[in-house]
Amino acid sequence: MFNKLLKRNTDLVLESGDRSVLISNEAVPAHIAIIMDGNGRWAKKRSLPRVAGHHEGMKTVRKVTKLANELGVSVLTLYAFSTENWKRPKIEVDFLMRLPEEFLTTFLPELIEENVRVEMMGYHHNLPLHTLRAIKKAKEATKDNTGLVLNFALNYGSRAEIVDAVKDIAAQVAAGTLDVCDINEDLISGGLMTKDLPEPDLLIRTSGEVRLSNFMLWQLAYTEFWFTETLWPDFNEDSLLEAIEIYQKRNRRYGGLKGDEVK
Ligand code: V07
Repeated sequence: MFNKLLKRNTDLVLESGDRSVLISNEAVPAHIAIIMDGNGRWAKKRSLPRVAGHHEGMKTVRKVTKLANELGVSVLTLYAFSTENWKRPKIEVDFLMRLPEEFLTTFLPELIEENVRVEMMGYHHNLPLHTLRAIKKAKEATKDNTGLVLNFALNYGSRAEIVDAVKDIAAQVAAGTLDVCDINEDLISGGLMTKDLPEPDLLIRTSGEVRLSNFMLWQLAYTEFWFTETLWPDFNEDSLLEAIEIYQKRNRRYGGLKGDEVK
């Protein structure tokens, strides 16, 4: 019977057992966004350098990607590097900028095998060529995949993104190709880096920080938030299942209401 329920979202039989099965039988969030925080603290607790925490955090990215894909999540957006992160010590920034290559060298074959599509949102300027090349290769190799969209936010900042969208609209008005009366929410949404993605249904932030830190400010207007004390390197399959279960419980509470009333 469980296998039958599972068919609704995936035709894989999940090893994580009943919990995943029950989750799959309800609305799984189509888009999950995660602020992956606590890598430095994880390392400090073990008297390791901060970069050891970042490196360990990559393993969590892999675990969470695999499970999200199996559960039938459509988009997983991961905040890997913000426009503010350039203020960190150069040695740490240089290390971080090697992680996309290392991640993709190790896991690209697996992502291809699992039908995952790699995407990136963020500013290309300032990013080293070696980082951009690795990402370009992964995007090309997975562009026809139809499973989970694994969207890395890299050199991303939400206010800058909104400013750019507004500038573009202002330029159209100045050129006389757009009437001020025709400026609406859809026009702004269409000018953001997420224009081809659904808005996140669930935002997760790890490590006990309860802030948005300039992440998807416009897109998170109606998103459910879940914060956990767990540090990102300690976050695992059970943590993701817990977040989704809580999301589903909240959704169930709104069961009798129409979408508009929830908003
Ligand atoms: C980074 C590991 C995860 C915890 C958060 C900070 C450190 C994966 C990537 C990545 C990015 C783009 C891409 C493929 C992989 C990554 C950075 C940091 C900068 F196409 N993890 N990870 N990028 N961390």
